Amino acid sequence: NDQGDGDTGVLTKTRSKTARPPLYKVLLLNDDYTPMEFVVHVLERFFGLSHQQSFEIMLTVHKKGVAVVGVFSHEIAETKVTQVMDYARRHQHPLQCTMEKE
Ligand code: NFA
Repeated sequence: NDQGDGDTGVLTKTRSKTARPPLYKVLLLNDDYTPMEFVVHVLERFFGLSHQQSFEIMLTVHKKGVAVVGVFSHEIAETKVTQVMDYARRHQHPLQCTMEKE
């Protein structure tokens, strides 16, 4: 696992296994003002979820305060968060969407 670097005596760590990139949970947060139907629409539109799945996740957020909408690579998660936040702002709803490392 430790590889010499020629004659310098410097040891370089190598890995025999391939590391998987970290995954990120995209979270949706409850608030008192965003209409339930808007949240359902957002989940269908940006996460490709069925109406039934979207309704269930919306209700979980409404009741528990937060739910995981999906798990993605860093770039895809960032894109989802930006899309949801921009869309909510455009429609003047305070809906919040965030991401966190799994
Ligand atoms: N709590 C909101 C309402 O009662 C609905 C909501 C659900 C908002 C999920 C944000 C996220 N209108």
